[in-house]
Amino acid sequence: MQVDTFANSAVSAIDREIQSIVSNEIGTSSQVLYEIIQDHFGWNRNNQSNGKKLRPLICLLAAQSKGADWRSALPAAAAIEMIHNYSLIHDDIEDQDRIRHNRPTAWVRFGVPQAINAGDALLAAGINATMRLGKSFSDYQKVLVARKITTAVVRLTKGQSRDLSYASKPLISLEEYEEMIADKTSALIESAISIGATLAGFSSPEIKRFESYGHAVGMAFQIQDDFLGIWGDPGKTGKSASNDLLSAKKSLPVVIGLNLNKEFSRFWATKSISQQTLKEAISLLDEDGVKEIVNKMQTSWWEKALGELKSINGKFPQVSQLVDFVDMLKKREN
Ligand code: GRG
Repeated sequence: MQVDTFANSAVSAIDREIQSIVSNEIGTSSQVLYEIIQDHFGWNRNNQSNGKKLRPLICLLAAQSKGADWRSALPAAAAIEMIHNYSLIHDDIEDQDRIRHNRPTAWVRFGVPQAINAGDALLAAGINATMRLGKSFSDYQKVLVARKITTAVVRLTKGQSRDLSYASKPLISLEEYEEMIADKTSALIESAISIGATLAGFSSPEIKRFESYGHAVGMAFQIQDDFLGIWGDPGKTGKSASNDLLSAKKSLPVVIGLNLNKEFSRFWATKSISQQTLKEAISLLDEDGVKEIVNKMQTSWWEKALGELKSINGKFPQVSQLVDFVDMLKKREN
């Protein structure tokens, strides 16, 4: 099956699984809590632009790559997507982002306390969902899945904490940036594929390969996200235009621009970025060649991801869907 055909049918199955978990664990009856979660996922808007589901898809692709039916791994995939959305709701509060998926964020619509609480509910319900894995998996496997998720959550909070602390540092190195995104973004993607590969019954060395693939995909994905945060089309990203620059975030283009110590860094040191100065800031990044450097870094992580699969791909042909998945991700505009 083509990876996009697979993705189309898996995405609606993931949505249905999350809805079932939420109604079982949290309930649907006229509660503000349910309303926030429903609104965040877009269930009350025909699931319109409610997220790409990269993490659960990568989990399911790994889970089926030795021939098993991907549907048996759905509770784990749904749990991962719930945790991801928990982090998005909290991230929007911490960054004071007002728009996601072309809609007002949860805290804007329902207030900060209710949004924090809704995120917390998704975390706990997500962990509980791992116990919905069927009889074909042992209790040990279920606990292992839950453990992989909670370990990723700890790494996410470490990455986020670093990211927040970078805001007050005048300069950070490329290494510091990469250490931060390894936790903030790669950790959950790594755990998603590790869980899929574990449920599929791969050996430990094979699972390590999948994890390295997940790590590299996560790195490329965050770099691409930082690229889109400045040069992306807001109509496609569903976020405000150049939000990262306006909030003076140390996203990768800024980190590179500052380290090159050319026009952009002089601008950053002397002027603040506002709607009026935004165009000038972006053209200075362009003049300094930052766009090309970001693209090169992204390409090298995508290549690394594909390299990790080579040895497994020969033995298990279905793994090639993870190769196609990279091709799909590379082209994303949102
Ligand atoms: C609450 C788990 C938890 C941690 C708290 C807030 C936080 C610490 C961490 C933030 C982690 C975060 C939001 C990282 C950004 C990763 C990223 C690229 C998000 C966007 O992912 P997409 O594009 O989102 O896959 P969609 O909307 O498609 O689902």
